[in-house]
Amino acid sequence: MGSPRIVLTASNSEASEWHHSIWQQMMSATIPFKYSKKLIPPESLQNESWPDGRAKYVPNGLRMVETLLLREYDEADVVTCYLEYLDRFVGPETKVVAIHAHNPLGISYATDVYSKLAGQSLIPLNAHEFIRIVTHPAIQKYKPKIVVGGPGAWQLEKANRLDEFKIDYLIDGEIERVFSELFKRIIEGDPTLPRIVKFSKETQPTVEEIPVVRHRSTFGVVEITRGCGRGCQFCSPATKVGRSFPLEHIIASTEVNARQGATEIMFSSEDMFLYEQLPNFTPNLPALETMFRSVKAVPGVETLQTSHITMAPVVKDPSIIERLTPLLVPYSHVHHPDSTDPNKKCIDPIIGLETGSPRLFNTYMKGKGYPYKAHQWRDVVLKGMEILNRHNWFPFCTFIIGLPGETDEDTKQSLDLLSDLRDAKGTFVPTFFVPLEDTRMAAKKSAKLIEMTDLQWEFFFTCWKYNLEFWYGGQKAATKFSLGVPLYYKMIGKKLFGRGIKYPLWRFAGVPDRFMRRHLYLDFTGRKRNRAGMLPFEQEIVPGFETVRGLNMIDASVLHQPTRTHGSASAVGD
Ligand code: B12
Ligand code: SF4
Repeated sequence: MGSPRIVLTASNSEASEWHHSIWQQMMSATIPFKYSKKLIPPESLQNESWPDGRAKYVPNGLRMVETLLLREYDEADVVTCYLEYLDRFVGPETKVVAIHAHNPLGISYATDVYSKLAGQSLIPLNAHEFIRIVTHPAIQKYKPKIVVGGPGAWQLEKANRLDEFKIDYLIDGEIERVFSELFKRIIEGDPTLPRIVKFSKETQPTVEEIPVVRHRSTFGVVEITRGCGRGCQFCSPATKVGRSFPLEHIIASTEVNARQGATEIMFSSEDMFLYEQLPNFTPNLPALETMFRSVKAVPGVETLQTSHITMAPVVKDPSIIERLTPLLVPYSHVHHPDSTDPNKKCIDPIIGLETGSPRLFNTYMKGKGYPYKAHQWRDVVLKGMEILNRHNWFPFCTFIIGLPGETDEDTKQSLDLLSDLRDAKGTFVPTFFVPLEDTRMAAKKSAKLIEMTDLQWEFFFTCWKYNLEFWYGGQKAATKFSLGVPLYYKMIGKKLFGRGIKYPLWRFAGVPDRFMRRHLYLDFTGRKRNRAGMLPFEQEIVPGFETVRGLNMIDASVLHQPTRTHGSASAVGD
């Protein structure tokens, strides 16, 4: 039997679903390859294959490509495998090797910046794994066309590495509608096809055009919505048409995953509360309840994992959290000692908090807080967090450092918010601004480590101090770093980033604040983290209140209501 015409693959770090850990995935985009063996268990990169060498699970986007190909080609012609089996499948008849890229160089939100903390020339594990694919001996020997696609494909263009990696085609955007024609041209080597093909809003498929995947995805990812509509300027899904998948589609995708061994389903969405939403971004609670119940009822499904949510709907109607909790928390695989659930379970949806500065919020992301206004964002976050925590939702919160035009005043406001969140149960991950392709900020400059201010360093390391305390307990965890941190500062940190990181690093390493209060903005002297959680947030946050007073209103044109579309993609993105 000859080699398959098309081989699909993804890097081991992006395909891994080791311990259902999204942490491990995110770490692989951040940790320098050089030290990765010490920090990431090597077995987490050993993904499982079927006896014939095909991959058991790969990222959902690649499964979609496979599904579209299987409409036109036979299973014998389309093989999805990991790096370990490339030499078994790539051969003389192979015309195309297609690679999925979620965050191939670690540039999304500058996740790779973390690897640079240990030296400017270090690359994250993800990049190393990606390079292993494109330089694989079988690919070099048989020279199939290399096609790269997926949400992070843009990074290879931005970093100008298409020639170095001998990438023939880079495909950026949703491809369901255009796929058939596109792949035909790739396989036939159509000389008129540009090397970089970008698909915009006009070619985004309706949900009817999106098939149910044929094989299992990493983490058992099942799409419930696509696109957002809140219009944040730095975000790529903001530019996508908002769509909800029909329940039958969701169940069918779940069944495929469960039949092929997935015991957990991860709901893929920019914001779970957009599923079948009602006007004005109002969550459709009955639809959400039915959907979660139906997915859990699919035979083989044991646990459920949330992806992204937004905070404003939580505050507007806290009963959503109350009612969804029994459908999600008992079925989570995540445990935490601070959970009040009888089995110490909790869920960790991802929430972009981004900033504590109302000015930056108003400039770049005012739709995120709708129906609340930018100056209410701090209160929305605190009240939302208190509600979530009370129901054992311990979110994974991201912040963006270095948004264009960020001043010391803005950073202080972010630090104030962080200080208010001292007792919150959750994870706080600072990321660095990167202008993503196809966003309204594409032409802006990235944040740079060497330009970080002392206050930004304080923000960065205070987040990580919180995380250490939350996940590993207070002083015990800090002691782990008490020797390493001064060494790091002396040998690497000071040389690379100057003295500004010194006191923030000391705080991270557990040095009491009373020795550093003159050097840092926040002062935690005598303020231990209260493991019981945040105090109830008393203030009522009334949508529209400011309108009455004629204060800063949201410009409705920044919002693009994604309607429920069982078919017609009538909603608009940006
Ligand atoms: C599930 C998910 C995760 C999961 C699982 C990832 C995995 N490995 O499977 C977790 C939580 C681990 C994760 C982590 C991260 N993620 Co993520 N993730 C998602 C999410 C919610 C769904 C992905 C999905 O399945 N989509 C549905 C599929 C069908 O879409 P797709 O993958 O884009 O595929 C389509 C096309 O891209 C194309 N395509 C895909 N592959 C290929 C391959 C070829 C050859 C071709 C031709 C085409 C093609 O065809 C598909 C059909 O149109 C998306 C948001 C979203 N709605 O897409 C964010 C998203 C992709 N993630 C994002 C980011 C930034 C990250 C992190 C960097 C976050 C962080 N700060 O650490 C990490 C990186 C992880 C890593 N290993 O490096 C961003 C990417 C932004 C960007 N444009 O670069 C998104 C868009 C979220 C957001 N709102 O910003 N993620
Ligand atoms: S709320 Fe903003 S950041 Fe989040 S997906 Fe929507 S547009 Fe993007």
